[in-house]
Amino acid sequence: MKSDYIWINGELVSYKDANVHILSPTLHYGLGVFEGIRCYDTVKGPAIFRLKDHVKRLIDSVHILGILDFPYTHAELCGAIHETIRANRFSSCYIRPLVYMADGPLGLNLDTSQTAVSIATWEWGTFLGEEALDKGAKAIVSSFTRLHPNVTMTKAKITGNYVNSVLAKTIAVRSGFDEAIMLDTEGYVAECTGENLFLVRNGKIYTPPRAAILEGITRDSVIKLAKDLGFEVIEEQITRDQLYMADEVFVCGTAAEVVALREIDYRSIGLGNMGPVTKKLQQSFFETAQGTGPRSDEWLEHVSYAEASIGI
Ligand code: PPE
Repeated sequence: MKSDYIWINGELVSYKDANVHILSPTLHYGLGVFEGIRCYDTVKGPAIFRLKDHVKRLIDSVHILGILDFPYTHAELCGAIHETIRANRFSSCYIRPLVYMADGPLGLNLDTSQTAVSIATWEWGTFLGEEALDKGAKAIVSSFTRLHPNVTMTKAKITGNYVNSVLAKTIAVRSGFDEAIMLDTEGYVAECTGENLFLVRNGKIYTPPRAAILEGITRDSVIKLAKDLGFEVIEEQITRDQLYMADEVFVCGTAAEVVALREIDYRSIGLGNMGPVTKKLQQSFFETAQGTGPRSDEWLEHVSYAEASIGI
């Protein structure tokens, strides 16, 4: 997770100086919001995938959490992300903007804390492993329920929301699985701990509706790419037995990209490997992200190194 510089409140500071105070309310109460974005090494140099959409979601998260004094505009944040990648000279990386409370006083009121922003970047390879990307991953349906929108809000990437994900993921990994599938409060399939979920049955693609899940940007990309390829995509409630019956199940997210689930709850899915529809969508996703797909120009924003010598 190392890099030379991390951007904090308008300044690039060295990795070792990018610290927060022990009394930061974010540390105590999970009061923060974040994004996860990827920069890909494309045929035309480094390019950020759907940057504007990710920054828009970050600002939406700030708004949903209810932070009133957020000091940055969409354009400033996009510029800061470019600046951070350039400073670190990465050709591909994961980007983690975080809005946090720098200073106390401690107390359960957002309005008493001061909002700060950091942007870290690091080289992050395949999230669920090379083998999972190629052959599929093993998942289990979690005994933890996905957060209800009236408990905390699932549309925002609130740092504290991730305790729910960590509880589910840790038990899954300790039990020998790669990922946990989370059901919503009504018992329908919601999403995984850090990915959205799709299934394929009789050539049609299904995914849970948006009400209880994070509106993933990869999810949206996959839906658009699937429609471009002529597939019908249906958003409807899914039960766990529909997962078991599916021809294919796959998950997607910025960190995970597009990964098949070859086994769920000890039941093999389809033929127990990555199915043909998932393979097509994974290929189409990587072509787009790497600059050779029909939507590459629409979704990639190139990082120009020409300006790097000015600032640093
Ligand atoms: N659901 C959840 C709960 C989630 O955290 C993510 C992203 C998604 C769906 C997919 O959203 P998108 O990235 O916009 O397609 N999870 C981020 C954090 C992963 C982590 O372990 O940290 C990510 O993939 O960056």
